Order: sequence, then structure tokens, then C-alpha cells
Amino acid sequence: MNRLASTDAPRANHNALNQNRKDILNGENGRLRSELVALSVEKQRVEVLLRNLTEHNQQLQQSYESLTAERDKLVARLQTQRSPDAKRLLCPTHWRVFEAKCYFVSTAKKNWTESRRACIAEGADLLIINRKSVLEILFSPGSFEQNAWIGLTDSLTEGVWTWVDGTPVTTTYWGTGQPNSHGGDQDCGELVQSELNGGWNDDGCFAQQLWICEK
Ligand SMILES: [Ca+2]
Ligand SMILES: [Ca+2]
Repeated sequence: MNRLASTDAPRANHNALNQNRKDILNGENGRLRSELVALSVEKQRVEVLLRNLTEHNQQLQQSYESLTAERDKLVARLQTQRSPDAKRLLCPTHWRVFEAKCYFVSTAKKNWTESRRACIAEGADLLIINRKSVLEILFSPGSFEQNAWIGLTDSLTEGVWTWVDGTPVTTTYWGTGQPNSHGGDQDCGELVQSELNGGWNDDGCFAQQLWICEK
């Protein structure tokens, strides 16, 4: 009996070991299955998220393209409005167009204050020359046969010249020896006729001259 018992003992141990291993494997299998189910659920969730993000991305792309097209249209419209041809239509008859602004040179003569009033009545003001191109191309020295008032004055403070819109005068085109406040009573600026080599002169505001409006 003892001999038999000693023979069966290893087999019993072996069976117990096998059972134990089976239990462990079953347990591991169950855990892996649960993990697989959880991963499948997570995969579906990520796929839905990816689909939503793709749709959102497409919507953003469409918005971007539509905004870009809208911007291009607005830029094109702005350029049309600024083009000389478009602006010409907006300037009154007998006004000249230059760099998207309207200019008027009178044929009548008035003093400086009355000249300015005439410009304002047209929704304009006396010419301000703060762009080199305006003086050098549009009203170049030598292009005038008669003097013409511009929006330049030192009537507020003698010797301090300002434009009619209140801006200081930075670049100047005074003729030789000007401004000289001749006779102590020259507070208004004019473009000088070509025979006198052009440029600017300070003149008595009461003088009757042509005038130039700008708007
Ligand atoms: Ca003066
Ligand atoms: Ca003068």
C-alpha cells in the first residue's frame, strides 16, 4: 500500500499542477477577452471621433475657401473703385482726376477766403500738397500761366505754415526768396505762374487769384 501511495503521489501533484495551470490560463483568457471587448469599444469610439474630425476639417476647408473667394472679390472691387476710370465717373465735370482724387482749377478769380469757400461749397477744400507727385506731375512748376491759391496759410501764427486740414507743412516747394511776408501782410499760399519759375509764394490773402480745389 505504501508503495502504491508513493507511486500515486507524483501523478496527483501533476494533475493538481495541470489544473492550476488551466485555471491560470482560463483566467488570463477571460482577462484578454474583456480587454479585447474594451479595445473594440475604444476603437469604435476613436473611429467615430475620426469621422467627426474629418467632417469638421472638410467644413473648415470649405469655409476657408469661401472666405478666400469673398476676400478676393472685395479686393477686386476695391481696386476697381480706386482705378482712375472708376474715380473719373465720381468726379464732377471739369474736374481732373489724379491718383484717385479730383482736382479743379478755377477760371474765375477770388481772394483766398472766398476761394476756399468756393471749394467747400463743392464738398472739397483748397489743394493740399503733401504728395510730391501732386506738385511734380499734376501741378508741376512751370505748368501754370497764372498764380493759383492753394490751402496754405500762416494767418494763425506768422511764419508757421499749415495746411487747411490742420496738418503741418513738411515738404515745401517755396520759390526762391519765399516766403518773404512782403510788406508784412502775406499770409496765404499760392502756386506761382510759370514765367516766375513756379514754386510757392506767400501773397496777401486779399489778392484776386485763381484757386485749386481737391477732393
Ligand atoms: Ca505771413
Ligand atoms: Ca511773398
